[in-house]
Amino acid sequence: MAQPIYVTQPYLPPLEEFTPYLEKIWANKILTNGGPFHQQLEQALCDYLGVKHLALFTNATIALITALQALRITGEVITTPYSFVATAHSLLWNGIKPVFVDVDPRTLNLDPSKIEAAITPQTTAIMPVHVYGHPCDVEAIQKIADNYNLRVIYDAAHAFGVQDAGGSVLRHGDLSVLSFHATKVFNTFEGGAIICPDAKTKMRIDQLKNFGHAGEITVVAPGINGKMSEINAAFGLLQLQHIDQTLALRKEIDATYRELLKDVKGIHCLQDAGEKVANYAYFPILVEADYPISRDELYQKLRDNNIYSRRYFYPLISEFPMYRGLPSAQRDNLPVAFDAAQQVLCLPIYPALEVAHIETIARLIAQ
Ligand code: T4K
Repeated sequence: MAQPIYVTQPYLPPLEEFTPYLEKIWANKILTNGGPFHQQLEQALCDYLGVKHLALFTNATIALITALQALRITGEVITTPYSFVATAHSLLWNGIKPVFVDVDPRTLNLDPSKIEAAITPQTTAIMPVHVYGHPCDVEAIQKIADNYNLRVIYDAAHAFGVQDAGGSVLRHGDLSVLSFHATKVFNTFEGGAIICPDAKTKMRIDQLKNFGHAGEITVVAPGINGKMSEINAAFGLLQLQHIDQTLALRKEIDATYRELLKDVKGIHCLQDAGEKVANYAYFPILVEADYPISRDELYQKLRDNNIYSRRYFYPLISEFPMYRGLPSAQRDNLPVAFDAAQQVLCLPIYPALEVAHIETIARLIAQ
């Protein structure tokens, strides 16, 4: 491959389409602090995603930290080791102890059947992740949360636009957090959002992301600066006009990979989790024991051919130094997650990826 092919490449609309937005910002001189584009994008995303209330953020990590603050979560929170490190970091930033629970081998999402055994008197919440945009077993998780009076905050960083039979997956739990990072299906360069069910919670979140301000001279909480700027919000409005087209292209790439890899022994393409509308955010394969070379050898083989797949999520969060001393981080507590982290490889998937590239990647894997 002459040009490097990365695991993802952000979608960027034609530059000239962005100019009118910039002209507006230059004319009215409102750059941030909940300006007109910020307000428009919040409404446009509520409409597009089919959710009631959404607060924009500068990124998903600050949004996760703020979500925990909004619900005044303390003590211990049950979460997954099989995610990007930001999930558990948001707990440490709030002085909360993460308690890792293993994942379901089919979806690699938090396994609800293992949650109850990890609940202690200090447990206050569950933070599951819709990994790769595949929904968690939301009903089973909610049942446990109701039984034990726990809050549920979904890290939905990968789940933009995903729907189950009842509508947006973002409606589940107490709060959900989206990421609009450059590597996500919908990007605002950097960005994120908290989805919440009622206007009162949205008001608290809006205060928390603006230093705790509840008015010009009133501060009601030790808030942070998590506001999305006007330039990011304007870009989001433009991106929304292209989102259906980019999701359709991802769907085609997903189908092409599946077709080309279906008979390759030892390669398992992760299936959906039964969602009605998928977003094809990632294309994870598992390199199993009967594949001729190891996952890392395949990763290197692709690299040698200028193809940069990624081992999301290896190492597990629980393997990093700030987590590995926790009793719940031990390998024998997380056998499924540990195996998945040894086997997974995320192949390139993004709207501009050409069929010829997919064929080359599949051929290299099949050889
Ligand atoms: N929760 C979950 C479950 C998440 O996955 C994430 C983020 C978060 C929370 C936190 O969300 P944010 O606070 O970021 O909104 C990337 C992303 O930086 C990160 O956002 C993402 N998850 C994670 C899964 O992946 P890296 O370190 O792998 O990114 P990087 O820079 O190596 O990018 C991957 C490839 O993408 C590059 O090889 C080339 C391409 N790329 C990347 C960027 C940034 C581009 O072509 N253009 C770009 O601007 O973490």
